[in-house]
Amino acid sequence: MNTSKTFAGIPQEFGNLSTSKIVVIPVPYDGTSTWQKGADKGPQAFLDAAENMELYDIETDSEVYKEGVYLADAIIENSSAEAMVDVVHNVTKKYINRNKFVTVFGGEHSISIGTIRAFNECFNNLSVLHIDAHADLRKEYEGSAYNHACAVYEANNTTNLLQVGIRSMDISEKRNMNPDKVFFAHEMSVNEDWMDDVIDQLTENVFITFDLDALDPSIMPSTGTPEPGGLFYYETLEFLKSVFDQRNVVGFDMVELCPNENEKSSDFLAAKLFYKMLSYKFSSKEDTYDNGDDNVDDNPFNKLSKFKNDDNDF
Ligand SMILES: [Mn+2]
Repeated sequence: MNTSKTFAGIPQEFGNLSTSKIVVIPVPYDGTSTWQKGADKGPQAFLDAAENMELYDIETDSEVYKEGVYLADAIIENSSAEAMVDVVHNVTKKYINRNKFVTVFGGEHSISIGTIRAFNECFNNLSVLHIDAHADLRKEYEGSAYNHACAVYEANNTTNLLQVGIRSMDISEKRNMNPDKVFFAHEMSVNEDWMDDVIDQLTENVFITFDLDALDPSIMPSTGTPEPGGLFYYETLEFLKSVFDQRNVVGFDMVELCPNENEKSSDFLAAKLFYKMLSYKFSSKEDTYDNGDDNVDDNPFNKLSKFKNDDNDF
């Protein structure tokens, strides 16, 4: 968040905006969480943990930071949830329009209203892959449509929304929910084909919004509302790898890390998972990337963006 710092302590030559293919935007916002406060501390805990990661990924045999990772200034607007969402929307869109692979780290889940809005404006036929313990489909909550409990209400109406890992919701959310596109945790536990069943329903362009409380509290206790019966690490990685392999993931956000001084493994898990997603995105596709020129895009995985011409495509 300090601009003199780089993401994960990478050398400055890999942290410049002009040559970076990846942008990380921290959004330390926690205005509406209902139970445990602290998601505003999430980005700093995530960044601190990231500085202690080893940057070679064994599985993909890659060092994704060499694609360039620009750590943007944190978005600190907190006069209202709506104002925060506006800034997140505008800043996210600004970096998408510079052909960056844009990622956002929250903060509570209401930030995703802004990120999803930006991606949906920039990419055709967007699917939103919502990985979460909670349905987050309320039209409004406690008087606001910008509450964390409303995180994907708009996406449900404007994108192809797939919900995975859900195990807590209000009965009123049922009427907003598309039962064919919701994968409840109790059903996933007895359906060995759930990963393929989800991916089959995703369109080519996919934005992932990852609420860390989707993970089982035994591996991710540091979140605002830990719900039993969540995803474990290797099944999560297997699923994400399949999504990145089979679809054009155009960006992602990760939310709801609520750090605890005495429990650092959650912070580290978030950092590793985040880095793993970048590794999946960029591994095995490196030959198709240019040398980082902002204005040239020969990445076939972004060719469906509304803002790109087909001129220099193959
Ligand atoms: Mn949640």
